[in-house]
Amino acid sequence: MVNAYIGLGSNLDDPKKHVRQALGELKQLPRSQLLLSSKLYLSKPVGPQDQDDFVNAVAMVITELEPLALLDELQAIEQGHQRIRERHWGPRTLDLDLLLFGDQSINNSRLTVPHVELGNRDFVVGPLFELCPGLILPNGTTLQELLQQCPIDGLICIDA
Ligand code: A4P
Ligand code: MG
Repeated sequence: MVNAYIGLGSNLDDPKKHVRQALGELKQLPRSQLLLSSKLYLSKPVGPQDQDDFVNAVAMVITELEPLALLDELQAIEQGHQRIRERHWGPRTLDLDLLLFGDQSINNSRLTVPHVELGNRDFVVGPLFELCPGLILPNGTTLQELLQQCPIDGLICIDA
């Protein structure tokens, strides 16, 4: 069993609804168990600015799935939310990113883990810190260090 962290994001068509529903769907992942989920956060869009703010959260599952099998499951959930890929970093009903997969570093054509932007995004580092403040990344960086370096730009917890 491996601990995997998943980032959830939405900024279209009732984003809170998509994120909450996706958290429910993560409970149904095969050969996995959803152990923790963060509160919901409102965040400024990273990338194109002509789009609405995002609702973000992070979940932690333990899983027997291989990383690419887990990615397949996450992409199937995205498809169930009528996710349309129009623009890179553009608006979406649901985005599920595999942030961390145990202490593994993965680099192949479909998957880069840890997620390349993890340390630059307050909407990832903030909820991750809520779930697991003592987390250490595969390269030895602590989450505490990432939090200190990450620019926080108007992140608001919306379901305290
Ligand atoms: N892929 C590679 N590594 C991963 C990974 N660790 N997790 C590949 C998930 N997918 C990964 O993703 C494109 C391809 O990345 C996938 O087919 C997969 O094989 P995508 O979701 O289709 O495209 P995308 O999301 O537009 O691109 P990308 O680079 O994944 O963007 P991000 O990093 O997901 O960023 N601002 C706020 N405030 N909140 C957000 O949640 N999200 C984004 C999207 C931009 N701005 C945001 C937010
Ligand atoms: Mg993505």
